[in-house]
Order: sequence, then C-alpha cells, then structure tokens
Amino acid sequence: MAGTSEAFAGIGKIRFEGPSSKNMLAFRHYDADALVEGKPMRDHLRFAVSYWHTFRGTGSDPFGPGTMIRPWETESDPLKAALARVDVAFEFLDKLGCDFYCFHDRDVAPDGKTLAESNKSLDAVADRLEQHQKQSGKRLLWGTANLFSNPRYVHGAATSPNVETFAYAAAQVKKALEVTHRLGGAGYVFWGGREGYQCLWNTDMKREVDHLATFMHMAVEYAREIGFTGQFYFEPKPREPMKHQYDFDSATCINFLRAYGLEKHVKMNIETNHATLAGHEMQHELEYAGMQGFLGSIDANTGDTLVGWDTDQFPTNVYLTTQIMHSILKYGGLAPGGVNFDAKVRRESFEPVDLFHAHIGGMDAFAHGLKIAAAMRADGALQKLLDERYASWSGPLGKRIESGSESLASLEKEMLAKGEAAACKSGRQELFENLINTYL
Ligand code: XUL
Ligand code: CO
Repeated sequence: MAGTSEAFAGIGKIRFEGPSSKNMLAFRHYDADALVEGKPMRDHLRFAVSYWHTFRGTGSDPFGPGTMIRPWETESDPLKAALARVDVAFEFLDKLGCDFYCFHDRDVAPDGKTLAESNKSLDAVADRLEQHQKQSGKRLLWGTANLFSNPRYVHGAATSPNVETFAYAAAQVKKALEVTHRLGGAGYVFWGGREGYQCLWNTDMKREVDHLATFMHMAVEYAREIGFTGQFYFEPKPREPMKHQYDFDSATCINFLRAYGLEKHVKMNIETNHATLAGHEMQHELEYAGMQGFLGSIDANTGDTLVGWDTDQFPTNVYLTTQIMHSILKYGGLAPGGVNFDAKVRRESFEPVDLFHAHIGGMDAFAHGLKIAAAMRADGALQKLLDERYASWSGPLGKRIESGSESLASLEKEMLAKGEAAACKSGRQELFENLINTYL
C-alpha cells in the first residue's frame, strides 16, 4: 500500500537478463513478453505464487518449530497481521513479475471463534486484496477453502461421518466461492484434504464418496447462482494426510467425476509431487488427464527421490519441466489454469531473499522447459519417430479397425489367411531418449 515501507528492501524488480547473466536475482529464461509458438511466455505459463507456503509457511516440521525470518510479522492482532501481509504479498508479486496468486480462505484471513467472525475477517482481507489487484493488475488464479486444518475436519469435511462437519464445510465453501468470484478468480480448487480414510473397518466408503459428490454438486450449483464462471478443478493426491485419499490420481478423479455427473464442470489440477506419491511420473498424470480432455491447471513443485513424502520443493530440473511443458503444449495449453508454485523453501532457507531465489529458479526452469518443448515440436523429429512406430495402424487394416468396421470374426478371417502377424519392430526407447537429450 502507498506509504508503507518495503518488506523486501534492497531487492528490486527481477528482470530478464538472458542465459549468460551471472546475476542470481535475474531471469535467464523467463522473458515474459517473448513469443513461443506465437504466444507470450507469460500467457503460456500464467505463474502463480501460493499464499500458504510463501506467506504463511513457518518452516516447522514434525521434528521442530518454525525457522523462517519474516521481519514484517510484527502485529499480534491476527486480522491486522493478515492485512499487513497482503501488502507484503503484492510487493513480492510485483518485484518477482508474477501475474497470479492462489490462496485458501484461512491463509489470507484468520479463523475466528465463530463462522460469522471468520467470514467478517475474510471480507476485510478481501477488500485489501481487491484494492491491490486493482492497483497492480495482479490476478487470482484460483481460490479454495481450507477444509483440513481445523479439528472439526479431523475425519474429513464432505466425507466426515459428522453431518454438521459437512454442513460447516458447505458454509465455508459458499463463502470461499463468493470471495473468489468477487476477486475475479479464474478458478476454484477442490483438493482432497482429509477426504479419505485411515482404516476401512470404520469407514463406509460408498457413503463417503457419495457425500463428496453431493458436496461438489452443491458448489457447482452455487457458483452458477452467483454468476461465477471460473473453472473448477479437482487436485489428485493418493495419500498424506490420510492413508488413502479419494482423489488418488488423475484416472481415479476422472472416474469419480464421470460416475457422479460432474465431468462437465470440473477439470484436473495436477501436482508433480502428488503424481510421484501415486507412483506415477508427472508426465503420466498430464498425459492421462490431457488425453481424456481434463487437463486444467498444475501445481508446480517436485519431491525428493530419496524421501517418500510430499516435500513440495521448488522445481529446478529442466528435464522434468520439459516433459511437463511438452504435454501442456500438446493438449493446447492451460488457460484459464496456470503454473502455481505449490512449493515451499526448505526449513534451512529461512531468509526473505530465499523466497526470491526459489521462485526465480522455478520460473526459469519452466520457461526453459517451455522453449525446449517448443523446439522439439517445431522440428518434428519426435513426432516422426512416433508416426513410424505406429505406421502399421495407418495402413488399410489399421484404418478399418480404428474406424470401427472390423470385428473378431473378420479379424479371425484375416489372420487365418495370413497364418501369423507381421514381425514387431524395435521400440527404440534409447533412440527416443537420446533424441530428447539433443534438445537439452
Ligand atoms: C496439499 C496441496 C494443497 C492444494 C490446495 O498437498 O497440494 O495445498 O494444492 O488445497
Ligand atoms: Co497442491
């Protein structure tokens, strides 16, 4: 806000300086207005900062308390602190040159003693967010409700065995939708939270999953009532905090959406570290959602290959971001979704400047991946190898099968006449992998 002192004094606007720059507070690859496949990088990537990690993360872990040094956290009154934090968040977005942010209701405003009190605080913070959005042109990529931290959600929210927990969660989502709508949010996310189970013996899974669908239908209906036209997303995660989460992976989520008639309203928000927790590569999750027409938005982060948890690290691996951007380009882009850094600085990286290094690295890794993926598509060598691998399907028999004009009986006739199928060709995996490395 005008007149207040800077939280990140000494750090100016982060600029694009090109691959040879030695300035670690500059972009080497993310050049917001540079065109890739005819579109500015900023519109391909639609980067967002996660309010929860970046402005609420304390660095605490199961073995010790928070470590983060955040000199602006001086207010003891929770609402005043929340309002002051909004100013810091927009200073950060401005300096970073990041166009979007994402939040849970309880990240931006404090949880009150009653629902009415929480709603009032949220309204006050939304006023401040709206003011800053107007001044800066920054936008809300998506909003969501925290339906997992408060002890009332100990057994889940929409899937709780306690009906009043369901009702409270419904009220919270109603308010979160109103605020998201008011702030012009481009989307709204449902992540599983504690929607899942620790033990099947005490769980009526059918009833719980039915309730989750009822809950999501209510949200979709209310959005329509208030004129919210943003995209709804479902975010897969197989476990943590529950042993099994109902939003396990893309395939499970898409089956749920289709089984309950939600497929027209909800797409996927796919997170890298959740994909690996499910035993998939991020590329698999994106390809699966993409081929089914459900690719919506992504939560960008990475896990650690030696740690089995959802460590939510900032992505720096260009091979990974190349895979991701290749799938995103292939399926026509993300908008109205984007690339939200659902990632946190390490507990050991406790100074404010680390927030810049983390986001700069992530944005650059994605911009670099975008350029490489576009180069691969432009030269067409990968597509040529793929076409060769499936060439038999472009012959007369393949065309007849793909168009549905063959049957078991007609194919039996064909093979009885031939006696044996044509010999298979090499899959050439190593050639494919080597080809990808020629672009890196
Ligand atoms: C938790 C997670 C959430 C969702 C939003 O693992 O990813 O932060 O992205 O609720
Ligand atoms: Co996430």
